[in-house]
Amino acid sequence: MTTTAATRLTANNLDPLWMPFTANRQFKANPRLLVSAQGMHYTSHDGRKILDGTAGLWCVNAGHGRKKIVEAVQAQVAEMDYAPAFQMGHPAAFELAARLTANLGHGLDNVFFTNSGSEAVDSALKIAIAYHRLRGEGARTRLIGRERGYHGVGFGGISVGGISNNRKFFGNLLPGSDHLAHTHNLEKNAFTRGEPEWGADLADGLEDLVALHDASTIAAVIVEPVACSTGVLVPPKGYLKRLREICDKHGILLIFDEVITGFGRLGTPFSPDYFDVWPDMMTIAKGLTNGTVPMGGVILRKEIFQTFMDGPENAVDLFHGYTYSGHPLACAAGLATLDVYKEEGLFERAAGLADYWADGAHSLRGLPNVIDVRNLGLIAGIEMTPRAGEPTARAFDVFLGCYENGLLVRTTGDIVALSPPLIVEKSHIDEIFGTLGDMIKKAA
Ligand code: PXG
Repeated sequence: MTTTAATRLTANNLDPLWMPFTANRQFKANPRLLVSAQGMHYTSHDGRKILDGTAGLWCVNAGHGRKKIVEAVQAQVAEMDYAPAFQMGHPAAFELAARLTANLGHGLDNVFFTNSGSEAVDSALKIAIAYHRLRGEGARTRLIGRERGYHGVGFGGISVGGISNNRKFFGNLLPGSDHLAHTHNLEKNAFTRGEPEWGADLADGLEDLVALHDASTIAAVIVEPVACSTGVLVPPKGYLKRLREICDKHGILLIFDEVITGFGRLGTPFSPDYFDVWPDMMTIAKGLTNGTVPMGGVILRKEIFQTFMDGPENAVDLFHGYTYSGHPLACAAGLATLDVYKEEGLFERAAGLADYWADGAHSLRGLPNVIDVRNLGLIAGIEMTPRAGEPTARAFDVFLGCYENGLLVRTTGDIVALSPPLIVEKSHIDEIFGTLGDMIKKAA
């Protein structure tokens, strides 16, 4: 154990920290601490190797402890720790923006940096409303999300998000937001490999919202191309294309939340490369820096950006930004991360493993209580029937069982979600589905 990890373990008072999205009392009664990480594995505080089945929280796409990224961050912090983000710049931020947009095409030529996915989402929503206002359509203020969508935890994000627990404690949220129906349907689509056949018509719900609110009041629609946090909901074939068509017809901006689906998770740089449907803006985070330094961003069409450039040259064009927008350390991490993805062909690697991954996931079909298996790229969701009167308990038992047996998985409701680093080997895939299958049987 390193000195740092050992020292931290002596500071053994868990009380002051209020942990996010955690059952704090339950956790502190039986804590699970991670103290180091390398490649596909964490090491736990009791010295066990834990196979990372979730790339941290869907973010460590190139695997842990990557030398190139570590050294880039070390060099940057030694050279310049911080530079003001407003009315000043530093080279790495411009370089990262250029690298991110270099081969994207589809007019996605500009980037705005944030520090998280939540901030990326709220930035994109604000840009959408401001864009319409600048074009003389100031009534377009409504934001449309989708049931079971997760767009982070800012007030914008939870307003368009579709998770009741994330919304109900926090008042009225943004006025005028509304939601499409989610696309999850076990009766029609259970155990589909990849994109389900049924459900493209659900995109027509946007026409209903246009009929209700009128297009002249709607600024943007935001969706996760694959809704991951609520249990891996893969879009029905043709659904995203239909959404794009309806947005075009009514002058509504389409935002893809790429916070999880970006940076190789589907075996392509971004999900539009996979689905061949291109949005007006993409929100990014997580894999952008391989989870090493917090960073997010909005990639947007040049036409939107240009709309903000029509005012006087000496006037601030967007009254929005963060102290740490384009932080030097995050940019250094981002640049090195993009290098690693490219040098090791990790997106292509993910594409090459997707079938093997799907086979592994679908091998769990037939186990007790498994009512659906869903997959796309290197993502899988395994849905189980809840125990009577005890929703989420079965999945939590599976999560704990996996952790005790050296595997990290995520759960939401009674669904297990998996998203390994893209450096995963076939032997790891066998181990992931082997351990998970055993624990599902035990939790029967
Ligand atoms: N959009 C999407 C699609 C996300 O998945 C965010 C925005 C917010 O990002 P930040 O960086 O503000 O957390 C997310 C985050 C899980 C899980 O287990 C998912 C996220 C975060 C934590 C846990 O599903 N997604």
